[in-house]
Amino acid sequence: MKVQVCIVGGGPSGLLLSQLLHLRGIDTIVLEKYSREHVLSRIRAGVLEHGFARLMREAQCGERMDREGEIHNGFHIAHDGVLDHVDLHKYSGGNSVIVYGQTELTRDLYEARDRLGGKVVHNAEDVTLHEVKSDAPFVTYRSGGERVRVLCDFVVGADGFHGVSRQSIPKDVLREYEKIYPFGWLGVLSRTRPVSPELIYVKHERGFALCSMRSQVLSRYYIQVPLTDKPKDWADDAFWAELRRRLPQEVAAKLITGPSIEKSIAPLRSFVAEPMQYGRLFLAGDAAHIVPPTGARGLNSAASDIYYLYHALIAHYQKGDDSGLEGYSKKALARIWKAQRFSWWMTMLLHRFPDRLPYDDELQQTEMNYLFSSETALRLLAENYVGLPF
Ligand code: FAS
Ligand code: PHB
Repeated sequence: MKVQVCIVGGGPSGLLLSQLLHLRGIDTIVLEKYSREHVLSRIRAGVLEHGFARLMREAQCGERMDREGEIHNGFHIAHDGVLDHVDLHKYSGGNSVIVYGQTELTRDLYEARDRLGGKVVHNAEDVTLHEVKSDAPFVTYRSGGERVRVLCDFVVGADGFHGVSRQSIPKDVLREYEKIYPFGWLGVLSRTRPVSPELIYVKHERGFALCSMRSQVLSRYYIQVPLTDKPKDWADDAFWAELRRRLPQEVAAKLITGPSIEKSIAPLRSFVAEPMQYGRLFLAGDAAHIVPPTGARGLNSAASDIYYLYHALIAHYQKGDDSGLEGYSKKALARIWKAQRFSWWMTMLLHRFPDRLPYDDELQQTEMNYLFSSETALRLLAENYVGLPF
């Protein structure tokens, strides 16, 4: 089999790029390790930058997002018993975010690929990249016991943090930067009315919490827990009681609880792999970078990778111009590191670090007081949260 672009990974990054390229006449295949049901069973991101939303519309996948997603013009930060509002619309110069779950977004992308007859292979086992430094790379995989070879012009590694693509770059070429945070997020999904129409981020002496949602009948809540905790350690009642302890009283009084329909713990890490390209292999999304979810930059960081790769591949095929491909890693990393900075800043601002010093507590309190005493600080927060330009 021969395609122009072979994409490893059928998550949002791989699917969005495949859809965008297909609409511009560029032939792709997506190789996904798991079944579609398995991919769609994962509960992940909830907030989309306006740039990501624009790309979804350009990919002809934005209709349900625009119909069912919620425009949010702000969020709250609860700290020291008060609830302060961050007016994103005012401080970002009129921008906002869309609250729309990654699960539904990925479903929309799969359905769009089906409508266009896009090639998406599920349960692709033992995907292996070959000759990525040559002009004729190829990818092999096993499906139903048969070994398949995909000849291609380019390989895009959109296979997430645990994928094979990053591993295909030689260790003496790859530089990896990592920061592991000493806690995780215990997340619960419940068919309950959200406690607030906007998100509430909580800084509390017992630990961070977040009140989010997927719709007006589906709530998503998180609490900071030690890395040693397991979901089974947290019965629903214990979770709700701990969440209540961390919320301001007027919010806790309105909390509607219910059975968890999903409960998981995500460890928090920051990670960047450089360069994001090697020969004719290009990394995108979690395959190249990870952020703690505090700043809702995870899925949104993938958006600019996809945007840059999409335009670079069009320029290659339609104008014979390779400047976008040659400059991809440098351009993508410039925006990635800004997302890393913002995610680190939000994480440092809102979490309770087990090894903190009294000095750290004072600094954290000062950062919070400065944020809500300075329109400049609020503008800095807002422009990053709604999404920096591509
Ligand atoms: P993904 O990991 O989503 O997709 C990669 C795909 O490649 C997967 O489907 C995988 O099965 C496949 N794959 C892996 N290895 C392969 C192989 N060898 N061959 C073929 N396919 C292979 N972001 C936020 O903004 N907010 C959040 O609250 C949030 N919560 C998260 C919770 C968890 C537990 C995790 C892991 C991430 C979370 N994220 C969050 C970040 C997340 O949303 C990612 O940024 C987003 O999934 C990135 O999408 P992709 O780059 O497509 O990677
Ligand atoms: C979510 O709804 O899952 C969510 C929202 C905002 C974040 C992280 C997660 O910063």
